[in-house]
Amino acid sequence: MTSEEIDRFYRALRNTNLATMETLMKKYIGKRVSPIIILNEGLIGAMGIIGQEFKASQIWVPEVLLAARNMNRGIEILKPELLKNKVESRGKFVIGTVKGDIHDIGKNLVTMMITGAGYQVIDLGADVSKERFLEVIAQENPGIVGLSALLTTTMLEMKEIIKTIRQTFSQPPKVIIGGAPVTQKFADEIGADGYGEDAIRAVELANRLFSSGR
Ligand code: B1M
Repeated sequence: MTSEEIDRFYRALRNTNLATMETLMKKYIGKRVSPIIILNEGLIGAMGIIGQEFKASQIWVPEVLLAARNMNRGIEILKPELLKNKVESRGKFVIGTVKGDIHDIGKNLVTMMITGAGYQVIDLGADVSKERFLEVIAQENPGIVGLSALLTTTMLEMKEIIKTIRQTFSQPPKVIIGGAPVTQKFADEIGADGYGEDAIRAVELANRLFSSGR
């Protein structure tokens, strides 16, 4: 997408009128632009600008909340396009944003793409405690657990969750992690089974881990 096009998405994220985002999404879907391009370059690209402005104190939490609301609406409209090639049941996948962290847009995208790839996803939401992960793993016996974190403070919680899962279960699920501050290096350091840079790579990773067995 050109910078003018990304700017259109940016303006839709900043607009208090939800209809601006709805119209823009329908226009791009109607033009048959790839839903992955609309997502990665349009929506996520524009949200990146919001993040930079927030960091530079040019905008504040209310504007970021507005952008999050508009982004969620955009994703909702895009969802049927992203899920067009849905395949059926591959295994169970438990996901959540870790404790202390309420960022859930990226986690919701991963949930959507993993669902679309045919997994039965159990989404625990955001601000999920270690105990809650353990409880659901015991109940559901998933093949993979996905942890999301957007804060440099909360990403440290991932290490503790992975350690406790491995101490608690004799056949532990694979654990994959992701989120803006997370890197492959960090994933290696804390012993995660994988790192997904974005939602698409999270699906590729899940497929690889499932086919390699538990
Ligand atoms: Co906050 N926030 N925020 N925020 N926020 C960031 C993360 C920040 C980088 C902004 C900045 O300063 N530039 C900064 C963190 C700094 C740091 O830790 N180093 C920050 C801060 C500081 C805060 C607060 C502390 C602000 C305050 O209160 N003073 C506060 C914390 C609240 C808390 O959680 N306890 C806060 C609050 C909020 C809002 C509530 C206003 C809102 C969240 C709304 C919501 O999620 N429902 C918000 C938002 C929207 C952002 C930014 C602007 C955008 C995040 C986002 O949704 N991106 C963000 C800046 C940024 O990231 N550039 C920022 C779009 C989304 C699609 O990307 O989540 O990265 P992302 O997900 C990607 C990949 O990371 C990956 O796939 C996704 C799709 O490609 N991925 C996975 C994610 N999870 C994965 C899991 C996987 C695999 C891949 O496997 C399991």
